[in-house]
Amino acid sequence: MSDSANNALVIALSKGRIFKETLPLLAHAGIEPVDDPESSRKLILDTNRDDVKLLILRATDVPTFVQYGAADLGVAGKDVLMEHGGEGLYEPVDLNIARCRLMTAGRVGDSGTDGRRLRVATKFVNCTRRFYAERGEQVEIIKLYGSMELAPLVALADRIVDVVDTGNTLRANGLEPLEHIADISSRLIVNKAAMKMKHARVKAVIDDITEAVVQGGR
Ligand code: PRT
Ligand code: MG
Repeated sequence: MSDSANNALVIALSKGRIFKETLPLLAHAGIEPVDDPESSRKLILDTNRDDVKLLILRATDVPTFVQYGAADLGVAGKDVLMEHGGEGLYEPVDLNIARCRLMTAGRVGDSGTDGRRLRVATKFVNCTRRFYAERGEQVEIIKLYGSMELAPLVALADRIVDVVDTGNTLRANGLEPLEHIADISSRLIVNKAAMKMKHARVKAVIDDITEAVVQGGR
């Protein structure tokens, strides 16, 4: 993309919780967006620094843009990174934000399937396949793009795999968390080529953000 070719430093973020929680970390690195992505329709945000741009993407697209070098850096949930596979990326900093757990869940009191293959609805198809394969369980996976909680209620699936924070969404839909798959937080990710080609600036951002995370954690 042209900004990257023009030698700006391009950072990919998603709207919502990741953007909000990343802002103070970027501020610590001297980077402040000029527009608010919640009110602006721009997908490329200018910052106080001429040489730094922010891309506003769907959360699941952030690793892809960074993998192909359309963005130099990005912030993505570990759930999204596990699903993507991490090809072409470094993952130098655990930002400790947007924390949650990747879990299986099912209807409260549901006692299983009587030997029939478990049907699992999820947007995390790769994580789900890996989780059940490691347990030696054959399952049928149904790919969904959202509202996973609905699937067990209408007998589309026996289980879902989704990220859970408070568990309120599960409870409100008569579901309960079952198995814990992974603890999730957001990570700073870096394009492998950018780490070499733009080393000084990328390293400076990594160092400043690491310092902000350490200070925030104290
Ligand atoms: O919303 P969109 O479809 O665009 O994409 P997204 O849901 O992937 O993005 P976003 O911004 O909602 O989430 C970005 C990242 O935040 C995820 O990839 C996770 O790493 C992280 N995160 C942290 C969460 C949650 N907490 C979370 N609670 N992502 C989603 N949720 C969902 C949860 O699945 C449930 O439906 O929020 C709902 C409320 O959760 P409870 O358990 O508190 O009720
Ligand atoms: Mg969401």
